[in-house]
Amino acid sequence: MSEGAVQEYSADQIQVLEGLSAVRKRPGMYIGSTDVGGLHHLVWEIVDNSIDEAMAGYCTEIFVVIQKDGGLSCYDNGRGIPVDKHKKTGKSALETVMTVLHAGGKFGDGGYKVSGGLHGVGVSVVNALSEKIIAEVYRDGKIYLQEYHRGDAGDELKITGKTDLRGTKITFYPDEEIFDTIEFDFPTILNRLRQQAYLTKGVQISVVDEREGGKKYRFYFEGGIKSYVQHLNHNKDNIGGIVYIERDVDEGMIEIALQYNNSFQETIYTFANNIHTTEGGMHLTGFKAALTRTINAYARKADILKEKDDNLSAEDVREGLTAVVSVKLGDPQFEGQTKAKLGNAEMRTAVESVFNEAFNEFLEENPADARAIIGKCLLASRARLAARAARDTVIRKGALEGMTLPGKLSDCSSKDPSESELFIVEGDSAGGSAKQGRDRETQAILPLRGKILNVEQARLDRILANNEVKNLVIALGVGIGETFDVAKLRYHKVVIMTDADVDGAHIRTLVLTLFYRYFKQLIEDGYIYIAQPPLYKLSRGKTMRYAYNEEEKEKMMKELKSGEQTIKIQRYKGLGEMNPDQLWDTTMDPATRSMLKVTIEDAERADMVFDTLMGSEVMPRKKFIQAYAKKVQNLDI
Ligand code: 0RA
Repeated sequence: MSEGAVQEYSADQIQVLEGLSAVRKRPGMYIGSTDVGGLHHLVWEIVDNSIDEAMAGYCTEIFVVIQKDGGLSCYDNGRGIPVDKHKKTGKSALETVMTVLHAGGKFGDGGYKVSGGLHGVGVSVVNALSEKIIAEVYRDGKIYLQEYHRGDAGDELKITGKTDLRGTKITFYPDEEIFDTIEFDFPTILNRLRQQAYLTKGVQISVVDEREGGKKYRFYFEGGIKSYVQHLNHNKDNIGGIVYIERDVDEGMIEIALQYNNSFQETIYTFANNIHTTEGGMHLTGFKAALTRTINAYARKADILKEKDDNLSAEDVREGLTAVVSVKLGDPQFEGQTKAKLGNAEMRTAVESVFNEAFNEFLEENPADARAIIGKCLLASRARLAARAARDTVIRKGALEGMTLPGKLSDCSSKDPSESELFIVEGDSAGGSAKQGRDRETQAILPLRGKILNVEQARLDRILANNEVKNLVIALGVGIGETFDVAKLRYHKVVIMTDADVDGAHIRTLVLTLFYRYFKQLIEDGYIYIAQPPLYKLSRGKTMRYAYNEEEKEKMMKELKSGEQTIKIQRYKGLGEMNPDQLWDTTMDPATRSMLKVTIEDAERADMVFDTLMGSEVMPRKKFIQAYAKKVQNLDI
């Protein structure tokens, strides 16, 4: 077989023969960006190739090592990339895929595929953007090795020894000349590998971080995405068992797992050929349509929905739903802004009919689960009506008063959102300092009294009945729920400014939860910030300095030390202890302040943290707080 696969490719099948220098000139075109996201694209590219080998049924183990020397290696026990010489180019297949742009993906059916869908820019792109790559192939008892530098092959392919192993090991060193940072992020990599392990049933993925004293994780999920749903729901109060469906169809393969829980959140992850389709697409559309149809049909048949009752809406049947939909197909079409939306229309009908039939069967066979699920949907339906009424009142009130902004808001005079900032400040006294210290032209202040409502456990109607939240929503201007419109945001910087103590951290978490649950897009679009007030004021005579953390304080102490004069240290317990000028100088002045931008690196991870901290289950929360007591203060989501 090793011969066959290679002989099938001919020069005309390599459609684009641009040099790899094009990749180095415009890396963004190939990997999106040269920031930390782009850096990790290289990792996905390499790992995806091994996953492909596993999906094809040839590999059972993948081993990723983040090395101390700045490299990252990925070994798989698959067939090994072919090393035999190609007649026309005189190069080995290995060297061809490593050094020729697009060589990987462009070999037809059953041919030489070394790329996985969306990220499948080809391993040659990784080569172009790496200072060095070492490719090792273990085949036929021999170890083959070749090194490459910034896209070029160094020496010939060599045989360096004997081995009992089989497979491929790629070690790459990202190029400092290209990337803003070449430091791999362990949690990011871990999360992605875990996800891939769920999606590729039966493959074992290990990862070691040698920089962290060899921290090691191993993922192996016999249950595939069924285990994934179990993981996503593990802190939740679940309703019924996990529904699991796996079907081969003409179009490819369909795998669906789902389970309801008592929360109000909807969590649906969709994948096509193991690529997370964050924008959804045809498989998602088919799934949603079948879900609504099947539940309504069953509820009517079982006489839970009476003749006079309206159908349950699409939103009602998704409240508290956790689902993973994974499809595999021959020729996936990725569309949308980030090429993360599945466009194959045949997958809509396929998923719809498969899920329709299988889910109905589940409901018929598990009447107790069916009743519990439909009960939950009915509750959602009633709550939605109540919430709509409550929201209408809020909005009508605002509208009647001419969109009156809350009395507690000290607005800025500018009406241009792009230059306007809203400071959400803890407590009235700090609010007073901020109000006096601010730049009135562009900075608005909204003090929040006490603890705002814990939004995780409340419904939209109750949330909107809370005055503090209502004020914030009206001040933001974006509406909430179905009426949310990011274009109406009144401030392009929304800054959470709380005390540097435990209460402050708690309030910050509550505000972040509110944003995460109801204004996620504001986080995604980069509008939410966290102010960084100083922890200490150090003064010696007339000299005064501010320290923002312990390290800085120690450093400044040393710098300020002199014979006679003593250094006075004031630890700020709250923002209220600073006078308006100090607050401006240290925390609010755009020219000198530093702020943290809140990002959602990974919505799933954030969801877990919020859930653990805020959800109704007491035990996991206790455990989490005990385990992370120190970290919680600097919670960054
Ligand atoms: C196509 C054909 C063959 C091997 C591979 C792809 C392959 C590629 C990668 C990339 C990372 N790990 C990999 N493992 C295998 C060889 C077909 C044969 O010799 O039978």
